[in-house]
Amino acid sequence: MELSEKSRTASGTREVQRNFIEHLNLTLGKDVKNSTNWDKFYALALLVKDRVVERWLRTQKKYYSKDDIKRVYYLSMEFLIGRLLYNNLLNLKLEDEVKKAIEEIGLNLDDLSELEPDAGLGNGGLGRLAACFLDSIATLGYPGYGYGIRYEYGIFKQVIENGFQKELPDDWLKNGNPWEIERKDRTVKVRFYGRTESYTDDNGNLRFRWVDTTDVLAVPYDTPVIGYGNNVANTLRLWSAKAIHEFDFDNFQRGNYVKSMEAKAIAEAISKVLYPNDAFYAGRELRIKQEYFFVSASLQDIIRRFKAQFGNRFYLFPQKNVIQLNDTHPALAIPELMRILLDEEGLGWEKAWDITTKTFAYTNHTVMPEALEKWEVQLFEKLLPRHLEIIYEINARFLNKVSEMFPGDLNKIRNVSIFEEGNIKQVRMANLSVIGSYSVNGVSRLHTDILKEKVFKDFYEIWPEKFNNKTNGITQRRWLLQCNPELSKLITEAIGDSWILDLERLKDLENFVEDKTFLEKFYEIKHANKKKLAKYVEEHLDISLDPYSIFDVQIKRLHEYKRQLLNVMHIIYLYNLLKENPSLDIHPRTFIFGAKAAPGYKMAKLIIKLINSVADVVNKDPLINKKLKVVFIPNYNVSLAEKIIPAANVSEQISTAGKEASGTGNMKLALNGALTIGTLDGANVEIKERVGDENIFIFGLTAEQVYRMKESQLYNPYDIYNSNEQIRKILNMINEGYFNPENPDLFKDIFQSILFGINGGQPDEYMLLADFDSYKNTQKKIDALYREKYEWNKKALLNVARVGVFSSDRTIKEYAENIWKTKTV
Ligand code: DL6
Repeated sequence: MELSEKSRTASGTREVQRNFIEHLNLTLGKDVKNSTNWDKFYALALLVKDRVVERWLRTQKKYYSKDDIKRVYYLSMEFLIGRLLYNNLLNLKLEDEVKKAIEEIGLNLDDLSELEPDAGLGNGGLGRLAACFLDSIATLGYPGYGYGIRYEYGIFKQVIENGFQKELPDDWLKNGNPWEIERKDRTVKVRFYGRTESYTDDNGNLRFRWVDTTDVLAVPYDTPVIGYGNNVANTLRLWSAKAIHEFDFDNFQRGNYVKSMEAKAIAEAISKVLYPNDAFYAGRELRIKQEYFFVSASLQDIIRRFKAQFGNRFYLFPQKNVIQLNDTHPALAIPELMRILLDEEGLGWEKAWDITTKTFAYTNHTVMPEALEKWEVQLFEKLLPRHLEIIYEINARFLNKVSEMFPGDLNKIRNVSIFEEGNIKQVRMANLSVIGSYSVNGVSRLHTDILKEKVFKDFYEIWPEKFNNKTNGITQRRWLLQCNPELSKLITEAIGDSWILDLERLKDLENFVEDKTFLEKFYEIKHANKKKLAKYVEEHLDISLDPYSIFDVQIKRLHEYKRQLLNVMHIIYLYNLLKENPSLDIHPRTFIFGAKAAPGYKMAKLIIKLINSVADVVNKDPLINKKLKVVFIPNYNVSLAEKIIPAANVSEQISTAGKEASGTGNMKLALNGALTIGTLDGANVEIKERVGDENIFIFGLTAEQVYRMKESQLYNPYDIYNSNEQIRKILNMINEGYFNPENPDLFKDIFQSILFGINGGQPDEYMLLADFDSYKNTQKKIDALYREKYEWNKKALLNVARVGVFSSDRTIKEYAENIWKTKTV
């Protein structure tokens, strides 16, 4: 039986109202009078979900009815989804209808939407990219599935106490999650530990099996991912860990109640919490357990789905499936697929390897050495003994081929081996990923070049054809249509709404760059967005902002390579200028920061404290605070980004060249009419090409220059400190406690790390002093240009008009056409 017209998914104001009341009454057991705002949000989300699920069932049925489709599986430890209410309403094109319906019964959509917790199942760029990709895959109509972990606690909640970051748990599920559907029937078992043994099968072949394992259940929760206006709904399947037994019965019967529950707690810890490290890998046993847990569950699911359609015809597997590895975190999928094909499906090595290497594709997201995953062989041996054997075999066969290709080149062998020898022998997940995949891609042109020329140079010589670039993108549905409704309206009135599905159509806005009325409206919208953000800051932080000041924004994870410290040094520089000459003519500026630091990353946390200390001094000084304000907005997350980005005038993209793989905030900010000040790093390079040199502020060393200076060991920050008075003054102020007189030694480590290096690091590892003058001079140009309102707005509009290529729709089409070889259904 099909859902009827009168079902809970019919359209029309009355129907929506009826469904809302039905959910409030019948699903939640509340009447309108005694329901809380949360109940109302929940009922609203459920009525939207009804409409999502209807499309989901239809889409999935269609996929199952077809034999000639190739499914895309996106395996990612992180999906930084954010809120879904508005997103789903927009993609269903139901926003107006639902808004009207609930307004008639006295409710406000914005207010209810603010109650939704962010689904913060990711750290930053990598996780948000995965979320944008899901949106584009569904919107373009590709048969795609996201697989990940349903963390009970997402990225920690950041609070600032006395200027310091404190982390609180993010219990986003505590009141329930209206969007997910538990699929107990698809629960699978995941195994750990144990040992391997060999045996001879019925055909006399030597085989291996993994026995005496400790097992955990993986329970899937599905969140439908709805495409924009096309009735497609794909699946994001997140796994939750569940113990096989509630109690250990022996202990329970002996009265050891606590002990009897230990195993359960250990098992369920696997999906408890997201590791909060961005671009840093800590080597913890629980983390590798998480990785294997979701990879194994996902592969079992993928194979079950394949077998339901194609039985044991595994030679068809790569034609029907592609598995994209979002960084190396899911790389265990490679030996796991091998294990399943060899040990469970009885295939021979050659066949299994052929299938495996035609199925996987790997995306690299970082060149930072500390972010490259390596696992101790000993840990592997204990946790995944069969996988270690398989990896040894993969490596041995591969190295044989390399020796044939490059006889006697021991250096090459050492570099490409999956194993890193040394005191502690380790498994290099990046090498495993490259060897086991048919495609390896970077996420911006510069980044891909660095992969080919440096990080994976030896692999590139072996397999040049494997390497390709897929410059990142962002979904305009969330990062313009949803977060900036007024600008979206203006654009649509001017050029029509085709940009929602084809962002390059924004080019038509170029016709308006000379149109003063249009530019005035464009300016007014930015101004209104700034006022809105100022209101938020006033309400939450009790800091008043001048919406006529330049809103200069740096929002991203806190990491030394992203150089928030360079931004702070410039603020101190301006502060010093104003102290010397309070009537100095600078345009008022508000520096806005949003950044979480990994809880164990001391220097990053110290920089947060420094930002807040500088903010205190600057904001309280009546001689300064009319011209400068500094705000650190706590708990930067997707929802805050949606508020900050539409209000930005300046986008800070100032990483040390060669370090930021791509960046995606740079794209979001430019799309919303902010001008970029940035280095030639990551996707900034391509943004510059698109918007034109005159519409972006580029400064600093190039990646090549950074590289050469490091190689030649010619860089000496101490010389700069000695010769540059302004820099010396800034660093001395930091060092001597100017911004923190009650504890003057607090920031000494920052000074030390720049001039001398700390904890074994190089002095000024991220070349702040090398780039400072160039940065400061470029900032001065921004100051000058902003005063020319017309010129500024023209450039800002040209940015909007020219960044259409950075839509994740374009990125996904490139993946689909060049890597996945899949078609829309
Ligand atoms: O590709 C998405 C995003 C890039 O835009 C950032 O430049 C990059 O830093 C980030 N990488 C990570 C690193 N995690 N690991 N591994 O988040 O990816």
